[in-house]
Amino acid sequence: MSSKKRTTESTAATKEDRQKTVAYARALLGEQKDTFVSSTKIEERIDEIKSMVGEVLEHGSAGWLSPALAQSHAWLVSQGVPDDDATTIVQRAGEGSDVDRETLHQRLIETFLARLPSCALPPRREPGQRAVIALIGPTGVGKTTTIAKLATRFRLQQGRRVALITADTYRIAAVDQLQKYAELVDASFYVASTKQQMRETIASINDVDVILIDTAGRSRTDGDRIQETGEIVAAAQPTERHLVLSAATSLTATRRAAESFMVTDCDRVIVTKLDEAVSLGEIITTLTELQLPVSWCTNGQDVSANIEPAKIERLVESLLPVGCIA
Ligand SMILES: Nc1nc2c(ncn2[C@@H]2O[C@H](COP(=O)(O)OP(=O)(O)OP(=O)(O)O)[C@@H](O)[C@H]2O)c(=O)[nH]1
Ligand SMILES: [Mg+2]
Repeated sequence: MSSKKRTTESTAATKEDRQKTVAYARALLGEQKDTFVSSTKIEERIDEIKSMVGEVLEHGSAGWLSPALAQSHAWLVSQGVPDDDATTIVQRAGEGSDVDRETLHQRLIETFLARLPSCALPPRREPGQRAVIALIGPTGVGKTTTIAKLATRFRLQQGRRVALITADTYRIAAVDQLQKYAELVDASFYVASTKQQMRETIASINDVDVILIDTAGRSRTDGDRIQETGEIVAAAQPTERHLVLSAATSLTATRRAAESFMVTDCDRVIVTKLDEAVSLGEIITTLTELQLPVSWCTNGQDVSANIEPAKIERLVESLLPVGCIA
């Protein structure tokens, strides 16, 4: 429960409580014959206590932490980690006897790592097996750019045979954009915007190692279209379904997107736009809540670079740079 809510509730309960408390105090004091305390005095004391309790509650859930833990808590909150999560994490990291700041820093990293999901390994080259990789997610998070980056990596850097399929016929120029890129990296290119077309297209593709499927961005509030996208992707029987989330989006928006897109049965997450993220606490919180393996991270617009297999340790180390609680 947030401190704000607790404070509001305590204020709301006061009137009735005040009457009960005065009556109770009177009953008690009535037994001590030579003590006189007016109801005004009792009310004044109640007001004092109320204001003291209010101050403690307003100070937040970290008010009672030791200085080093309180500083860690303040750092995490400044980086976008929700107050309650930050409290749980610093408490866990600070368990036991007093620890020096270096040890506390290391323990904070370990606590984050223990809460986060693992990384998903990139698809291996298996003779006779092809990877079918679909990217799904909200609008503008970088799906098409990431498809281009993956195509570059698999085709130009690793020499694998690649096919691109786009299911996005909604956005003007989306098809053109990807087709041109497919030509550039010498990958075959297909359009499939219905379940039937997707089934036929997949069945018609031979002799490739990797098929990359781009989908239309969907608003998290458009449940029907998200469902439709999920069905088109399912028709391809993908070996990997990646939910694409931007690290530059607010926690509320990514949380809601993650919730809405769960109907598409995504089994891993790609984090984009790390270069644009003001802080990493929000995306790390979303990844912790989602508990899906993280596959790739992107950090720029350059399609010939700016992508790498996810490294959770690196995300956590960026959240907690050396000296952040010194
Ligand atoms: N800074 C930065 N920009 C990126 C990154 N990835 C993609 N972008 C940019 O984000 C914008 C949107 O990228 P798209 O790939 O078109 O996004 P999308 O998810 O396919 O968008 P829709 O298909 O409209 O849903 C473009 O300007 C990209 O250059 C990244 O890692 N970092
Ligand atoms: Mg796109």
